[in-house]
Amino acid sequence: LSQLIGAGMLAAGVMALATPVQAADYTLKFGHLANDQNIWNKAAMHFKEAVEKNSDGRIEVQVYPNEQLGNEMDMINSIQLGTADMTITGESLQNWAPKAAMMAVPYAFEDSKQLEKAVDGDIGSEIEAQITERTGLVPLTWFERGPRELTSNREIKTPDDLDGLRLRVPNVPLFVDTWQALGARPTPMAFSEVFTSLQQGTIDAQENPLSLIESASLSEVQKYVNMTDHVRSWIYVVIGKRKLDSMPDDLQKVVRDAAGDMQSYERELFAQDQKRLEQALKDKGMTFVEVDKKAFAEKAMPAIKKALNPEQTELLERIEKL
Ligand code: 2Q2
Repeated sequence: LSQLIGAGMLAAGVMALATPVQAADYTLKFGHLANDQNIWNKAAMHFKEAVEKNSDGRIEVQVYPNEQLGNEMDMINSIQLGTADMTITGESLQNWAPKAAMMAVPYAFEDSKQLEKAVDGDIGSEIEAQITERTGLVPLTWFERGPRELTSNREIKTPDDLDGLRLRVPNVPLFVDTWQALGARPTPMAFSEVFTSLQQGTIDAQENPLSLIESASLSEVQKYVNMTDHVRSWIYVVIGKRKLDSMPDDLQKVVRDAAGDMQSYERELFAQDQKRLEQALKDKGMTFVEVDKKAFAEKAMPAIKKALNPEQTELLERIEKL
C-alpha cells in the first residue's frame, strides 16, 4: 500500500511540475513597517488574496512586512522610482505634501466620527489630491488608527516629567516641533530601528498606537504606557500612480475593489484589537499611566499652531468645525 501511495504521490508531483506556471502580467510589491501579526499585515494579505483571485492570476501581490522592502521613507522613494508599488503611509508624506500633516495634528480630532468626516469629506479629497500631485502616489483606501501613546521606562504624568527624555518619533517634522515644545528631545528614526535603539539605550522612549507597541514587542524594552492620547490619525494604503495607470481598466477596478474590501476587513480587526490591546499589554508586564492630558495639550498647542503654514491652518480650522 505504501508503495502505491508513493507512486501516486510521485505521479501527482510530476503532473504538478508539468503544469505550465502562468506568470502574472503585473506584480505589486507591497511593503510596510508592521510585523506579520499586525492587523495591517492581515489586511494586506486579505488584499493579496482578493486581487489574485479576482484578476484570475493576472496580478500577483507580494507582501513584505517588517520594513523588509525598506523603511517608510525608502518605500515612498522606491514607489516613485518604480522598484516597489504599494505601502502604508500617512503623516510622513508631509515631507512632500504639506496637507498630509493634517492626518496627524496633535489634539486635532476629538473622536472617530470627526476623523471620518474629515477623511471621507472634502478635506480628505484635498489631502489625497495633493499627495498624488506631489508624490505620484495614489491613496487607495485608509485605516483609522488608535490614539498615539507615549511609552517609556519612567512614569510620565505631566510635561515636566519629560525633561530631557530622548524620544523617537517617525520622520514627521510636526511631531519633532510638538515634542520639543513639550520639553522632550525628539529624534526622527525609522520604525524598524526603534526596538534595538530602546534596548541599547540610545533612546529612552517612543510614541505609537497600542497596536504597533504590541506587535513590535516594545513591552520587552519599555515598562510604561503613558496615556497621552496625543494624536488621533488615519493612514493610507497607497500605490504608485504610474503602476496603476499602466494596468488596463478592468485590472485597475480589481485593485480598487479589493482595496475597498480590505478597508472593511481591517475595520473589523481594528475594532476587535481596540478591545483587546490594553489588557494584552498589561499581561506582558506594561503599566498604564494616567496623564494630565490637558497640561500636555495646553503646552504643545502654541508650537503646533506656529508650525502650521497658512494652507495647513486653513484645513485645521475646517477640521475644528466638523
Ligand atoms: O511610528 C511609526 O513609524 C508609525 O506609527 C508610522 O509610520 C507613523 O505614524 C508615520 O510615519 C506615518 O506616516
